[in-house]
Amino acid sequence: MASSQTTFTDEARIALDTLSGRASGLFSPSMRLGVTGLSRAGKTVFISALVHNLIHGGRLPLFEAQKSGRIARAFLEEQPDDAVPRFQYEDHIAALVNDRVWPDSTRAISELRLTIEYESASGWSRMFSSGKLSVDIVDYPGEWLLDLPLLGKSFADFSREAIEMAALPVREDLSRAWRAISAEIDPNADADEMTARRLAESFAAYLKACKLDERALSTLPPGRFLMPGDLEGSPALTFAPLAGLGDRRPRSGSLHAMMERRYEAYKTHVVKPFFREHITRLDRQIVLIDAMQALNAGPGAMADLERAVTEILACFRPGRGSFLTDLFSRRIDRILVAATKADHLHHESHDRLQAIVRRLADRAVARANFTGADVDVVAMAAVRATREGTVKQGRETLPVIIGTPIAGEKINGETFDGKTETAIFPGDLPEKIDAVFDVSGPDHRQDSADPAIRFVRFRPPKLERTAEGVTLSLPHIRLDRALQFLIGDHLA
Ligand SMILES: Nc1nc2c(ncn2[C@@H]2O[C@H](COP(=O)(O)OP(=O)(O)OP(=O)(O)O)[C@@H](O)[C@H]2O)c(=O)[nH]1
Ligand SMILES: [Mg+2]
Repeated sequence: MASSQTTFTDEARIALDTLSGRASGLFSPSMRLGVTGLSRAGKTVFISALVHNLIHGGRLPLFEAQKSGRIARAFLEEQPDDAVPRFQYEDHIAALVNDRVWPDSTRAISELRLTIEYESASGWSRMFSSGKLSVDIVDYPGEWLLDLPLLGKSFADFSREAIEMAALPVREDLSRAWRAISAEIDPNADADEMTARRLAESFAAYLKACKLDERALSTLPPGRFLMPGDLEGSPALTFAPLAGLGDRRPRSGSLHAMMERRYEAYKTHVVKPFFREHITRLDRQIVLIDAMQALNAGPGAMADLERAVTEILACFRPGRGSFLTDLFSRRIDRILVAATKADHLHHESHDRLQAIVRRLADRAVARANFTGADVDVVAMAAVRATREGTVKQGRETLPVIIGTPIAGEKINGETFDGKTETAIFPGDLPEKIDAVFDVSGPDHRQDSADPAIRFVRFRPPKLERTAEGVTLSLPHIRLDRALQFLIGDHLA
């Protein structure tokens, strides 16, 4: 009864949102752009770089409206949702441009509205169109995204999957302590707060270990266990999957019943509002994928990444018959899957990176039973932290990337000081894409001590200044292609 009531209110609210959205859309066309990505994928950097390049007239030759000089002005406006904090654009840019440090991991949700005034390309529509488009963008901690697939899962499903995943070779050692505690517990025993806490804490410790681990695992839900936001310590977070549940309904008063109730509360009070307020209203979407980390870590991590992307995509544009479909007020009609941080590779490898992500996206789209939308793929860097060069080694000339590695980063035993510019030969991505995904085959990396690509994090670039002392906009790789696909047609 309680759950059908929630559904009804959700739907009523969404219908209202849609109506008011349409009404206001008549006066100033707006679109909501979803920037999706697991934690550290590059969402905050992408949003900052996109806005900076548009406001400062950055070099965007593949973004047609800009190239043909039709953009009169782009600026930040007051955002539409009063209850959501504003995206700290100025702070992020100050960090990137002045201090040359990357923004901190995002801990809570925020939003911005970017308005673009433009001239229409055709004389005919120039007479009628307002020539103004508002793009609303929301930023949030990537971990929260992991929760969306929970909406379609019962406590028994969640428990079964969590236990299966924990036993996989890539996770087996990290999950050992939790599995040991979990094995001793009888779900049918009387509910006990201390047991619940012990289980929840050791489960959360396992998830955190996955996140910290250098194998670059895509981690598991619940996302708030990793990034609790304002829910730190609340009972909605004091639950964990249980082993050996079978098909039985939980006995009232049992640990099983208690955990199931808290799991359902987490979905109702945490996951569903986030989904309803931020995901169901999107028009377009960019999915940022940090494939570099996973590639470096091997096929196990790639499989993990692919699984996470598949589950998430299934939530964004569910096919017919999914209970999620009814919650959507709009249809996402374009999705761009973007491999981020391409500036870690020489441009000769960009096409390979793009091909790898295309394979991942194609399989994820097929498996997610995803319908209708246009899907495109790009290898990009929202902020280009390196430039390219060549280094002579004996008779060979090697393509290198040049940048300032972050203090403390290491390659071949050398530790960087965060000040010195260094040339790095990043290595090549494997030519055969299959090898990257083949968990059963031989590891495509020569051996783990010498990974195929050498990966260090660089500081943001030093911006050049014009003769008049004006700093130029942030350099990027193919950010303009992303923009063209995501909003270009709205500025035609
Ligand atoms: N070189 C380079 N590094 C990048 C780029 N984008 C992101 N990074 C790196 O990736 C890290 C994470 O980027 P964020 O934008 O903070 O990631 P996020 O998706 O917002 O992460 P959460 O807020 O934790 O969900 C940064 O601190 C940088 O080290 C890029 O375009 N180029
Ligand atoms: Mg962020």
